[in-house]
Amino acid sequence: MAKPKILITRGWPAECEARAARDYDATLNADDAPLDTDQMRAALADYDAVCPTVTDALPADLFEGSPRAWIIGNFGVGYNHIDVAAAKAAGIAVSNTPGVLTDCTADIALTLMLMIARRAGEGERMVRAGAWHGWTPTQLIGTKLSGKTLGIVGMGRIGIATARRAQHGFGMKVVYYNRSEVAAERLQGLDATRLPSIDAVCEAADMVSLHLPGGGENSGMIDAARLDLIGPEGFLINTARGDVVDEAALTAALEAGRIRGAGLDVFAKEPHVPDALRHLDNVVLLPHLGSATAETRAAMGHMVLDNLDAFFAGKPLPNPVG
Ligand code: 8YV
Repeated sequence: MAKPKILITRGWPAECEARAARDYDATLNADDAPLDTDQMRAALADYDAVCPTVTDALPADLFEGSPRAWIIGNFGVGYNHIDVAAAKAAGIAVSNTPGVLTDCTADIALTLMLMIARRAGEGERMVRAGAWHGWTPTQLIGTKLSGKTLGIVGMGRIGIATARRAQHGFGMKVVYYNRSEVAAERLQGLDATRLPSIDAVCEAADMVSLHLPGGGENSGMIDAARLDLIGPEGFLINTARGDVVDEAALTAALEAGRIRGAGLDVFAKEPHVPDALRHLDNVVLLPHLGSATAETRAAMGHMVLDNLDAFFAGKPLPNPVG
């Protein structure tokens, strides 16, 4: 039987590309560029499986007209770039890569928390610019994480891992909002208080960290009013999806000092980062590094292929979406 024909849309870790090339009739995207809508439409028509990343949009209309694809193996846990309902309606399965990127994404949340609270980005820019003229008692004075309150919005795997790091490593108090109750065993060893609303978390926390999917009703969830609840002593951290925050409202709040600072790994229209944000000192900006370690990216690639292997062997998907 011919091997299934699969498309991997971006460059993957070498060991995962080698596995794909061994087990499938695999096309690897040699120029590592995002696919545009026409290319993605053609891919769905030409391949048995397509393995996209966050840079490849798959809106509903791409699934019209009985495409050839059987499965979309998303390289990533977040899948708001895929219209999963439309894929399912077209009979196409979707999988993702949960769990393997939890630690690394939580690490980046902590990186941003430390960098913004301790003004590390400003300090680094100062040294690189040759503008550091020696230690002074009042230079780049930040604030401690220890003893402060971290507010998690979205207490899933990554939210919990972030809370653990903050509490066990830095002695932070933890409050959180999650739509549904979080099973007690998942919170074992963590002293965390569930608050009744996102507003309550924004009000109670010194540092609010977002860990929920983008798109749908979460889009624009952190708006001007919630930023005002975080307040002039508070910080916002986003390692989830850029659209969860109203970027214009955030920029205005940072400019006016209505919140103290922000640490962002994700943006509404990546790779575009608004000029106004780039020129502010009270924000740390990272280029979507959440899962960017060799170990995690390899684990993600293998997980995509595990799902494809199961699908083409007629077995249930280990990580189905929708
Ligand atoms: C990935 C992410 O690198 O998995 C996710 O949802 O946000 C990132 O860590 C990216 O999505 C790859 O597609």
